[in-house]
Amino acid sequence: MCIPLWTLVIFLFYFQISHIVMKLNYAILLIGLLFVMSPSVFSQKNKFEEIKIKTSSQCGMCKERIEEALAFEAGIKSSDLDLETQIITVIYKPQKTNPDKIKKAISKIGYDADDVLADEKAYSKLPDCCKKPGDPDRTEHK
Ligand SMILES: [Cu+2]
Repeated sequence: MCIPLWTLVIFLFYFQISHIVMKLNYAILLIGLLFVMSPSVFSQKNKFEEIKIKTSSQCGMCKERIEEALAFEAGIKSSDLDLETQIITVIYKPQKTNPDKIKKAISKIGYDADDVLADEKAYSKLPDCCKKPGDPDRTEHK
């Protein structure tokens, strides 16, 4: 009688442990699920969008000027101008701004943005080397 009783005790003991381990597994699974799900909830709230806009930028000064000015625009997270293609990639919050506003902002700095032409006043204040090719005011870089 002694041996079966011991096995029963051991069985119950292991059962208890496996029960706790199972509970722990569920807890870990739940925590894991929360971790997987929370970024998606989070990213939906702070979702960014990207837009590529063709500009009339000419040189490194233009790049700095545009990127710095856009950094102060509401809803724009970052921007990167590729001087070779003159295309600026803007990361923005669609809840706070939109492509039209971004193009207008670029225009106000003095540059064409896709079909939105540069604001004339801002353009006239640009250094001559930053003016569009074909503009009689333009001077080439030395
Ligand atoms: Cu320039």
